[in-house]
Amino acid sequence: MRTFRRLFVSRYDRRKMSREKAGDRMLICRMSVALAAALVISAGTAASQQPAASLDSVAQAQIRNALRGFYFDRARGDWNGLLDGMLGSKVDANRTAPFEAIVASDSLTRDAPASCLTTPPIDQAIIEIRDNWAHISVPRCGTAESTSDQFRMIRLEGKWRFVDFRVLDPARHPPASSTSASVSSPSRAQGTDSAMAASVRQEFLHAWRGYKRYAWGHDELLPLSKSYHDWYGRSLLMTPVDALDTMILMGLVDEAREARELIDTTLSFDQDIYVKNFEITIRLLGGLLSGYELSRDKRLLALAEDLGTRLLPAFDSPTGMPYVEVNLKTGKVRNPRTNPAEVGTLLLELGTLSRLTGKPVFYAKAKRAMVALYARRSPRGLVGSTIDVETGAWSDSTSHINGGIDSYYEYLLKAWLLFGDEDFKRMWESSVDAANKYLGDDASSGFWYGQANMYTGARVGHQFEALAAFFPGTLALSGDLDRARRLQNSTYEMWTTFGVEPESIDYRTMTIVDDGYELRPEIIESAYYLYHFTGDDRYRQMGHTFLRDLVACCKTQVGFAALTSVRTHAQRDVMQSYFLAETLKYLYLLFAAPGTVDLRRHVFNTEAHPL
Ligand code: DMJ
Repeated sequence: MRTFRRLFVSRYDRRKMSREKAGDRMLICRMSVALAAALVISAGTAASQQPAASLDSVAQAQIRNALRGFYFDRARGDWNGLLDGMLGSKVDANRTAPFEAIVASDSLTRDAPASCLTTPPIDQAIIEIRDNWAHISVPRCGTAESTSDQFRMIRLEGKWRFVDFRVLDPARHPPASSTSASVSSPSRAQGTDSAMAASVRQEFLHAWRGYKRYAWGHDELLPLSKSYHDWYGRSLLMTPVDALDTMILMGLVDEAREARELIDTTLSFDQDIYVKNFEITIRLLGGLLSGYELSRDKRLLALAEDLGTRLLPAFDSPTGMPYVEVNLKTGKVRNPRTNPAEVGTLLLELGTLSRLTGKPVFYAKAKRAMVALYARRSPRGLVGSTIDVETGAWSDSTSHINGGIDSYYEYLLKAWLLFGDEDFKRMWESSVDAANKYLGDDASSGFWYGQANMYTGARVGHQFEALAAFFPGTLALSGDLDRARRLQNSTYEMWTTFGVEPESIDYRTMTIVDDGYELRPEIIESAYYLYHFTGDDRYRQMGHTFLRDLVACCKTQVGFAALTSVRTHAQRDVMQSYFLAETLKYLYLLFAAPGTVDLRRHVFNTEAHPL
């Protein structure tokens, strides 16, 4: 990466001098060939890269026109016009359709440095192009030369659309790729399954339209009674915030704009309610941050900072581990009995908030909590199920990867990948080694993870939950494809044996312990990672099964419902926000263009918000 930075800057320097003759007032930023960047930004192999010249003329025209939407927005003082285009809102009154050419008005460009107002040749802007997606690098004028804007576009239904945007300032944002490359294999995903991606998108629209019609402005849709539910008696817009980035990734421009406007105008955290720190962090803070990173809508970041600040008192315990609940208005806390997942699944969100606001306190508090928990692991390297944040004492010493511990493992790995913090590398490696040694179980029904006593390592249970089906994905991301594949084979059995996966089974006897299905995403998430890293079509085939069964068993007239029982397929009047944030997002990404989210540059939080 350092080599890339040197190359990138020096090429840009040379080009800069010859381009000082400003062009027309229509466009904004200077473009750079930046071929060196392509080598780094690429999610795939060099062999699959094609020169920009191979773009057909229609595609070239579409991309060129889309780039014309990128203008200086003086009101916001930012180069955000393109992102407005991406989300469908617009500043330019002459614009008639998303991604068509925009002639920025004088008022928009008046303050832009003259050197920025040039029309770039399209083949200088595109640095990597494949069948259905492209990476574009745009060095920022008027800022540090090493700062560039990175865009990703996909071709959807014949049109090029922006799906992703991020400011790359190597000084401020060390790329995740510099660390993730050292553990993850490159992507082997092949092409797009447009028909399946479109089907998933349709199902998403079905659920979203149900929410809009019957639950607009509330937390969640009740998909059977056609009503709504607010978690705390008043709304925190759980579904719109959780679902926003899925809409952006799916190219649902109008829906994303509606959701964003609702959030911008009505969401307030100044409420006298006790909230669950963990749930609010992963769903709302995560959703606001990824929404901001994909849209550059500053209101979303302001909301995220306000929320993060209101959650901070949760960490004021004698150990630094957070209380379960915190009052958003008063900062009072309650419930010191917690678990590793609730302590250790906060850092990706709070760390990202630190990065975006420049305030280290969020990262520091969340890291301290994780380290405090890790420090209380047993000599065998295992953590238990229940811990008191005031005394630091374990009250349940059962170790497992099921709900309550699950995402603690996930965040040990991902904190290392996202922030490059080597402390987490060591913590992840020692923790996963212990989990593999004491919890991993080669049973006659397949490879699973069961329960063990954290002090003795002795096996104490054989239950595997639907929640634990995230682990193949985490193992694959860590580079352990062997265990990842074997565990995914087992969890797929768990799904197909019962038609839909039950909440929990005894894997020795393959019998149901809890027969509900909560519209959970984890098994689909793992299929997505495994397809990404292996390119094995088996995982897309699994995706066909998941979609078929979801539609057959869970679809209602206005949305999708959890199941009371996978035996009877009786539906329950619940559609959790994660169904739109995670379940349908991972299912879509499994079939979408491989570069839709670049796993070398982004890390998903546990609610599937890309950070
Ligand atoms: C989501 O809120 C998150 O994935 C969390 O880590 C676990 N539970 C749900 C989905 O099942």
